Amino acid sequence: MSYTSEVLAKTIEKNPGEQEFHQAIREVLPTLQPVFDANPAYQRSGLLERLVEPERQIIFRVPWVDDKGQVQVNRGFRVQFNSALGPYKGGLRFHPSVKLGTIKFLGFEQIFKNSLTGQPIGGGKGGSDFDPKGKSDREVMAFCQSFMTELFRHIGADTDVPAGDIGVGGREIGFLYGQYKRLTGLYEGVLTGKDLTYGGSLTRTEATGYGLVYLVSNMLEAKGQDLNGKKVVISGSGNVAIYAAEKAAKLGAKVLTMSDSNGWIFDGDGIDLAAVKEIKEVRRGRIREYLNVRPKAEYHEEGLVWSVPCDVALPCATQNELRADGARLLVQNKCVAVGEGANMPTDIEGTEILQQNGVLFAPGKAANAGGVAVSALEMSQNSMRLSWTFDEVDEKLKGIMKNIYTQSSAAAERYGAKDNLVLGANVAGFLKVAAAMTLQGIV
Ligand code: NDP
Ligand code: 2IT
Repeated sequence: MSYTSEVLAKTIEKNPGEQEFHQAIREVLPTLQPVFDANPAYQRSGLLERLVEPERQIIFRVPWVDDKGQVQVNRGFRVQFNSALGPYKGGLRFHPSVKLGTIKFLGFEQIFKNSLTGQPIGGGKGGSDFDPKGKSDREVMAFCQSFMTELFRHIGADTDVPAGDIGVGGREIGFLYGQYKRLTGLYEGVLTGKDLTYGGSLTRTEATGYGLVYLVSNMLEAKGQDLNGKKVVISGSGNVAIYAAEKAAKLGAKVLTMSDSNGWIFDGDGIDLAAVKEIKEVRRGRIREYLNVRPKAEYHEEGLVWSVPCDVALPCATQNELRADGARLLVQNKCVAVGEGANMPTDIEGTEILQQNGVLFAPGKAANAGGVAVSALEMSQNSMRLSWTFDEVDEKLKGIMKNIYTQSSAAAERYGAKDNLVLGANVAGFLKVAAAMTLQGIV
């Protein structure tokens, strides 16, 4: 049995019930075997055993009072996975589906993603099974304050810097920041994704979606293509989906679909993004309300956005939203490229079907790294107590995405898997972490 298979089997056995974490390590570990074959010392130093075991996992009670005066209790998590490259860095997810295995999968992915950005950030992730949907602003504030009342003792600008993810946007970051400042007296860059009035960075809101489109453009360019005139299918209608749609349209593509957890819209004239922003960012409404603005568009609660013929597909909602059935539809309809805006949106079978049929495939850890990359730039600006312009940050983001593409495709080629960016991103992300862990001794 190979070293990676052995560690994979042991890790799954040791962490029962954590399906999403199992899936993440099943996808990554086998692709690293060629690196261990070339560096036997890594096995002696138990590098992989250390990598799959978080440095620290914090689980805590989050009690808060709802608008009816009833006490509610949620579970809070922060998994500080790996600090070889810098302070733990990664978002917080508030969604009823959040379990330890969810946060571990996201934290594990984050180690490699953060390494790929070239920025000095380690990997971590946190969150709660709290559902912000349908809650009043006061309820969200009460929850965030209680969440931070435990979390604050574990984080700091130089130790662990959380940010947003599903269900955590500017509003939640503001409430969390206010409570951190009140508890510690520190005005420091302990969270990213802050509003511009108190230390946020220009371009952070747009960064994940824009970065995704930059990376997909790099991938298409290498094959002599671009996004101009392409039909693009997007899932989700949150932060990542909206700014992916905005940049794709700016580069001449036509975005045909968006979705939320209730259903999806199809607009053959191209999605009216101002309408989506008004529904989702301003009113926190449902995507079906799009038909009030564009009555000729379609709304579906059944079926998949992947059934709409397209050139490029960008899954930007959540994990495992693109499986074998969706992948087969994309292949049948001659889709050219898939870029993962979400974390692990394509399952292992779906990914294999796409790759085996020659669809260019950009995995999340490369494709959606723009968000955390600009988070790291926000940390730099906070430390220097200055702020860069939108264009300055956007230019840095473009450079980082280009570098991620170049590193990942070069690693794929070097390890005999040309064009396999799944392997390339895993290997390129891993090499730097492995080198840093080795130099820092057995810790
Ligand atoms: P948001 O909360 O802003 O939006 C999430 C979107 O996905 C919403 O449209 C939501 O619909 C939909 N969605 C969430 N859960 C489900 C589900 N279980 N089934 C179907 N639809 C669902 O989150 P983000 O846009 O920030 O995050 C989207 C993805 O991108 C996540 O995988 C996240 O980890 C990843 N990501 C985010 C980054 C960031 O900077 N924000 C950076 C890198 C990756 P509804 O409103 O109905 O819940
Ligand atoms: O998955 C991700 O990379 C994020 N949710 C962003 C993390 C961050 O720290 O900006």
